[in-house]
Amino acid sequence: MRLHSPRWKTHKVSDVFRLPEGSETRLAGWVHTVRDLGGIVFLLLRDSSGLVQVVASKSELDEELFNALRGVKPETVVSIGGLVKKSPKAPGGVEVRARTIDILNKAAVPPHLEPASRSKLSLDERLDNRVVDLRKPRNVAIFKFQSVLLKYMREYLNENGFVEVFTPKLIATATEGGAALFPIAYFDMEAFLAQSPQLYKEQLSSVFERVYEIGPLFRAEESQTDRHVSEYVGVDVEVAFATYEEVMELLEELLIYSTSRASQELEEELRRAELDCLKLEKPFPRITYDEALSILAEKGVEVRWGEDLSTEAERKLGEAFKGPYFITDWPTRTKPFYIMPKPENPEVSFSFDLMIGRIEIASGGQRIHDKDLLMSRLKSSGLEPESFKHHLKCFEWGMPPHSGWGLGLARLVMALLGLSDIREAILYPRDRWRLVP
Ligand code: AMO
Repeated sequence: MRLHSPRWKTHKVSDVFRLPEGSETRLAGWVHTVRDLGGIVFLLLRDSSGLVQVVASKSELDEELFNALRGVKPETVVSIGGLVKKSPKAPGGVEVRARTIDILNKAAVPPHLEPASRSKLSLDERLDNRVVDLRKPRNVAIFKFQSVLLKYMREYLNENGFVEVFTPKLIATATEGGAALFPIAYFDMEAFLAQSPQLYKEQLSSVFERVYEIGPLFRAEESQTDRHVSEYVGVDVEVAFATYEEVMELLEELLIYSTSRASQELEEELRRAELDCLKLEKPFPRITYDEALSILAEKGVEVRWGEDLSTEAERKLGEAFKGPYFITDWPTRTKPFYIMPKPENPEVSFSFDLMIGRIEIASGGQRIHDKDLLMSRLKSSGLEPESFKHHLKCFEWGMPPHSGWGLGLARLVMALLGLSDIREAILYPRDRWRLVP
């Protein structure tokens, strides 16, 4: 079976710039812009690899075809056969002289929504018309970056002895405490969409020792911010016999490896889209929660010990640290029940958040592996041990000490590329007010 029809498409647009002058090619894609100069029509043809100028001349084409082409609307799907020609005036120094043109599907996109349009649209307007918005070269570059970044994350984890797992997204109990769950209709039982693979990845650390999961997670976030959505892709890791320092180091290594490889691979594409990937260097600074509070106090932001950091506090810290940094050793009461309190001072826990500037990218820590301690933390967090009975059982059956973290992929891409809203890093975002398209 052929994967590419030789009739519609023999090359990607980006290949054309490497073909020898005079080569025959057949390209297929979308009409980005049309310029009709009477005897000659200039098209910018776009496919997912880029843009190229196509020149159609009345003298070289069948008249009917030429006339059809003159009236063609942007986003029309076409297949164009022609010859590659050097042309210093064309973008990229190359153009295709059209010999044959097939119109594969007509389009009627409102002019202000065309990917080539310079109209300033609000984010909502863009998201309401997401498929044409996504065709803008900048957006193509954002999502290619996300895909390539994930490829290198997987590669790093696979080569470091991790097993990729898939845990249920239909669950019976909360994992991160009671809030922020979506209840769903599940026959006659109570069920929710998973907000984290937390309990399963912990259990699986007692089977495979090193596991990771990349998959969708659901949070019923009431508040509308530039970094919260109701559905996001999480990258979750759990490692048996590891301390929280070891999984912080793993996170640091993984991010340096995957971002440097991805930005290398997509260097040209990112440059063309005017996107810059933040360069990450080892070591990421590590400050404790207490140190963060002192820095904030100097900046006039008071945080009472034991409270989470407000948006304002995160913004102020982000001014002090431009790149990634860890905040470690959080008060136990700010963290979920499964996080291990320090034996010498149980008010403080073996925990961390990874920040990039003002944005929290990941959080994790060492977990409790002792059943009695876990029970007591469940109760003091106001949770019902009975609803965790299947999980608690595992702690009688040989649970190793273990640590891990969970990372939000869209937040990572947002922070690395300096996007102004998490929704820009999600194909079809879901939030408090958006369930379509
Ligand atoms: P936490 O709840 O901090 O930890 O989530 C981990 C990471 O997920 C991302 N994230 C979100 N991204 C977009 N929209 C949201 N509403 C949203 N909520 C969270 C953030 C965050 O840092 N089980 C623990 C992780 C662990 O300890 O292994 C957990 O879920 O980037």
